[in-house]
Amino acid sequence: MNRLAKMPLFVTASILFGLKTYIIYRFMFNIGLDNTMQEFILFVNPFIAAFVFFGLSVWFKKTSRQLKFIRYAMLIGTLVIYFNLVFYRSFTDFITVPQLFQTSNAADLGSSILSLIKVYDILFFVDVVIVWYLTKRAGAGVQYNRRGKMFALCLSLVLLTGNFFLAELERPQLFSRAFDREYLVKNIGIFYYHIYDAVVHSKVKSQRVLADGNELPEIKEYIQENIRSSKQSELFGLAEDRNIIFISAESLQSFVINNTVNGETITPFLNSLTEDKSTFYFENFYHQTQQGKTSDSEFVTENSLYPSSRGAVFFTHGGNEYHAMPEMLERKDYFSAVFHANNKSFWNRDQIYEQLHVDNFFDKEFYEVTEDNSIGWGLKDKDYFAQSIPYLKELPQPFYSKFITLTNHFPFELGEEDRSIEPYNSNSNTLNNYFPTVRYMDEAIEEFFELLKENNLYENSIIVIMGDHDGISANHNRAMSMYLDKDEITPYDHIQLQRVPFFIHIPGYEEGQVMDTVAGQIDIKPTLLHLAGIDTSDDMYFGNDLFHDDRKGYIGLRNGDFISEDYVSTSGICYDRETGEELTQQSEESEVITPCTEVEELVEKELQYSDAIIYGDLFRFEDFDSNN
Ligand code: GP9
Ligand code: MN
Repeated sequence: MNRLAKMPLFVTASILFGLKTYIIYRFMFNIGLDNTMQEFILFVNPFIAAFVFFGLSVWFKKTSRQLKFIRYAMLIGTLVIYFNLVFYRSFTDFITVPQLFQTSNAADLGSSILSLIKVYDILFFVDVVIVWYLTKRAGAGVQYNRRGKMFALCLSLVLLTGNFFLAELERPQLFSRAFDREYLVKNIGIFYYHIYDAVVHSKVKSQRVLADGNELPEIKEYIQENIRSSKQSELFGLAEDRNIIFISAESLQSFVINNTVNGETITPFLNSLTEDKSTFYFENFYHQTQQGKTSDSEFVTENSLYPSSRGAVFFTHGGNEYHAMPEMLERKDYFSAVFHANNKSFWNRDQIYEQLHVDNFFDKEFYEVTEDNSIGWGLKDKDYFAQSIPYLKELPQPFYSKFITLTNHFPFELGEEDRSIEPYNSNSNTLNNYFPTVRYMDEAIEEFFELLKENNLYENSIIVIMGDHDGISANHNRAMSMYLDKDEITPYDHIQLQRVPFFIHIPGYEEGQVMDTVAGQIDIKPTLLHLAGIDTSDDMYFGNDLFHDDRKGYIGLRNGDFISEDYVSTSGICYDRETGEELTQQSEESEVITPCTEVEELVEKELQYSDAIIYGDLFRFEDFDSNN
C-alpha cells in the first residue's frame, strides 16, 4: 500500500515539469504553429520528454538516490529551460553548443542580463520546490521490481518513438536536413534538441580537430591547374564601384521562362529581360543545391564551394572560417547586407552570416508583417521589396545587397486578389499552383526595378537574379510530363529541369545577350567579383568567371552527376547534352568507361576537396589577405 502511494512520484514530477515546459513553449517562446498537428506535438512533447527523463529514476537501486535524481533532474531541467528563455528574450533563438562558447554573444547578454530577468520568473521554480518537498517527505522512496522498471522503460520508448514519428511526419527529414532550431524545438522539444545539437557539434568538432592545414597545398594546386584561368576576362571591372543587388528568386526554374500556361505568358517581365540589351541571361545555368535548399544556394553562391551531401552546411558548419564574397568585396570597400523577411535563425543565417562577413541582416523583425500582407511563408514579395527600399537607401555605397524572396515557396499559396494568371490543370496541385505564384514573383521583381529607379538606386547598380533551386520535385513528374508534352520525364529530362534562371542586368550596358554556356551557382562568386574589378588569384574556389572562355567546362552536382558542354551524366548513364541521346559504353583495357568517365572523376575529386575544406575548417589555416 505504502508502495503504491509512493509509486507515482516520478510521474508527478513528469506532469508538473511537462506542464511548465508546455506553458513556456506556448506562451514565452514565440513559436509559430501552423496547424493542429503542430499544436498537438507541442503539447504532448513536454510530457513525453519529462516522463522519459524522470522515468530513468526507477533504475537506481538505492531509493534515496532515486529521489535525489528526481530532485536534481527537476532543478537542472528547469535551469536548462530557463537559461534558454533568458537567451531567447535577447536573441529570439535557442542556445547552441557553439554559442555557449561564443564570447561575443555572452558579452551582449551580460550587459542586458538584468533586463532579461523578470520578477514573475520565480514562478518557474515553484514546481521544483514542490517536488523537492515531496521527495524529502517521501523518506525512503520506492524499490521498483523488474516488471515495474521494464514497464517504465517500454512506455518511455513507445512514447518517444511516437513523438519522433509524428515529428518526422510533420516535417520530413527533420534530422537529416537540419532545419531551423525553432522547428527542432517545436517538434522534439528543447531537451532532445540539445542532445541533437551536442551530437552534431561533437561530430563536427572531431573532424575539425583532426585537420591541420596539410591538405591545403594539394587543393590549391588542383585549383591552379584545373580551374583558375591565368588571364582576366574582357569584362573584368565592368561594374567597378557599382552596387550589386542580388535577388534570390525562391523556387524559380527555367522551364517557365519564355513559356505559357493555359495560353498565358508566365513571366512577362523576366522574359523581357532575356531580350534586353543590358542583360546577360544564362539559359543553361544549374542550381547545385542538396538538402540545404535556399541555404545551400546561398552557400554555393557566396563561397564557390560545394554544399554538403547531408544536412545544410549553414547549420552543420556555421561557425567555420570562410572567405566569402562579402568579405572579398571589402577589398573595394563594399558594405554588405541581406534582406529576408523570415526568422533570422532560419537555416542558422544569423550565425553563419557573421562568418561570411555580412555587415547587416535585415530579418523579419525589420518588416511590418500583418495578416493582410502575408501568405504562405510570410510577408508577400511585393510588400517585402517595398518595405526594404527605405533600408536600402540608407546603406553606405557601394553595397552588395541580397534579397531572398519567399512567396513562390511550396505549397505555392496565393490569394485571389494577387493572382494574375489561373492555375494549371493536372493531377498535381503543387505544379498547378506554381504558375500563379511564379507570375506574382515576376510582377514583384518588376515593381522592385521600378522602385530602384524611383529611388536613384538603379543606374549605379547591377542587378543579379538567380533561381535558388527547383520548386517542382520529381514527385510531380507525371504532371510535369503532361505540361511539357512529353511521354515521361527521363533522368536526362530531370537534370535539364534543374536549370534555374540567372540574369546579370547592367543598366547602361548595351552588349548583353543570351548565353548558352553551361554554368552553375558555383560560378557566381568569381563572375561577380571580377565584374566588380576584384582580383581573386589568391582565393580558393571551384567555379569560373562566366565571361571567360578558359573555363573548366562542366558543372558538378552534389551527388556526382554533372553537366558538361558535351555530356549530361546522371543515374550512371551518359547522355549527349544537346540531343539527350544515351551514349553507349566503350571498353578500354577491360575497364568500362563512357565519354563521361573523365569528368566524373574530376567532379568526384572536387567534391572531396570541397568537403575537406568544410569539414576540416581549413580556411582557418589560410591567411588570404596577406597574399593580396
Ligand atoms: C526560408 C527560405 C526558404 O528562410 O529561405 O527556404 P527553403 O525551404 O526554400 O530552403
Ligand atoms: Mn528556397
